[in-house]
Amino acid sequence: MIVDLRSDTVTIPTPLMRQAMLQAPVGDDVYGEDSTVNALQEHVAAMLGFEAALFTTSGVQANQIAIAAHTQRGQEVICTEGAHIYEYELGMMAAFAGVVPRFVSAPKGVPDPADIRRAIRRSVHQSPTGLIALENTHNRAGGTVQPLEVIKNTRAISLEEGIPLHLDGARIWNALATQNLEPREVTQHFDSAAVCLSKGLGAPVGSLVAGSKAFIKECHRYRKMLGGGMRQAGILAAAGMYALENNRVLLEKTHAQAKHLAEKLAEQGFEIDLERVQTNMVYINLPDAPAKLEAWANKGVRAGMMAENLVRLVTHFQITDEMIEYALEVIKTA
Ligand code: TLP
Repeated sequence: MIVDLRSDTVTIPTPLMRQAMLQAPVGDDVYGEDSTVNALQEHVAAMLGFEAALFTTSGVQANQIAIAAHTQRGQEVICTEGAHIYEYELGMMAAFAGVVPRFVSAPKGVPDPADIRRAIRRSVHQSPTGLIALENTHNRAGGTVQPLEVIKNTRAISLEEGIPLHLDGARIWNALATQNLEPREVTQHFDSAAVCLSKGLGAPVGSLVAGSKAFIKECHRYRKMLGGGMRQAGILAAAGMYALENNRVLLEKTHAQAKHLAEKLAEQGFEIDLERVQTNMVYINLPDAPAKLEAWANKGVRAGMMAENLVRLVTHFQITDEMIEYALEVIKTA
């Protein structure tokens, strides 16, 4: 049995999703003529409560064009320690937008808004703050959910200081499933949001960045610079639309599976902070991780390495309860 728990990006498009892709009307999206892409962009913009949205090839592309569109070269971006926009986006904020990160501590992925206020630069000797970014769910912290109160308090600071606020909402769907909130109840507090269709929801490709009309116009230019101008992209947008409409309801079960996996592994003595297991991820501090991962992989259980001796298991809708039990058995015995 193969149990791929490296990420929720490893899902294979289902026959019904492929059917939707097959039937999608398409056109050249660089000319704005792909009606399926246009429909997805309008749907997501409305869903998140923004004027407009733009389909992108990936979450990294959505985040990085948003950063470029919000900032000027030489500015700082305030983000949480371990934020994906820096930790896993290959220095692109510096390479592309010409900005540098400034981290605030974020125990369990959640920052103290007072620290964000303190991190804002005010001196003529320092690089000005161009953007504040939050991540929800927070990947590196364990797939943790941002409390609405923290988001609202960060928004108050962003408005008072006149600094835009961006959401890396690659897994906002997981946060919403946990908090039982409508998307716009979270996204209304941001100037822009990046959301992914290829994590957890099962689309093969695709993310969107949403914001004001003027902001999305700028994003168009940056997407093209990054080679993200796609042509008959409607076949991908159709998969994304299918994923949004059909697969959000599947997330809750994946959260229960992660919780079960974490509890059982903790009982076996694995070092796991159970308070962080709020959605579909389980992070384990594991001495000698590479050797152990190899032993698991030899029995078909695949886990991800996120840093030295930091292992991640991620559940998704193509993982069955039997697979979870098999993984537990392998991890226990290997
Ligand atoms: N994260 C991937 C890896 O890059 C670590 C994963 O398997 O979790 N924001 C967040 C919070 C993410 O977790 C990811 C993907 C992205 C952005 C980037 O999305 P893609 O991979 O579509 O560029």
